[in-house]
Amino acid sequence: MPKPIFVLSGPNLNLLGTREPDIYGYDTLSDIHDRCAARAEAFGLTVDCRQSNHEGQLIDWVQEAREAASALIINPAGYGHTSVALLDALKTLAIPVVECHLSNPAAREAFRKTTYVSLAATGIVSGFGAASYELAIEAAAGLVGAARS
Ligand code: CA2
Repeated sequence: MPKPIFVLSGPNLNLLGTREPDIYGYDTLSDIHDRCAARAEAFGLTVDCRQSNHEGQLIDWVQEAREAASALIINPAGYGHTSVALLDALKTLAIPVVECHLSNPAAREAFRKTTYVSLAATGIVSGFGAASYELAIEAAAGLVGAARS
């Protein structure tokens, strides 16, 4: 059995579905995690989905992914725009890294145009709402060589 794809979500994403649905949609993070699991299953893969509001916790999980994951999907949320430490952790990974955003940060405020995490990403999916996560699963599956069943 291949190692799971880690799906990490950063600060405030636990509030999805409750506020700002015009930007982030109506799906809860739990809904999104279910959709990720279903999409991964179609490729014979599994996911390990986690969310934290804490930078250090996210970094600990990135370090865990070095040995425990086949690929890593990360929506770093606000930390993507601020955290050199998260970038440094991601740069230690030898597995594919897919950066994922619900919205398209490049089309929003100027301070969202710089995303440190992008410097360590194999690729980026943004702007498709909850479907960004599913597209990220498809991208990660392709990168690890999984075939759709
Ligand atoms: O579009 C994305 O996925 C973002 O990563 C979301 C971040 C934002 O800082 C990035 O620029 C783009 C913000 C996440 C906030 O999540 C909320 C969820 C529900 C209600 C309010 C905020």
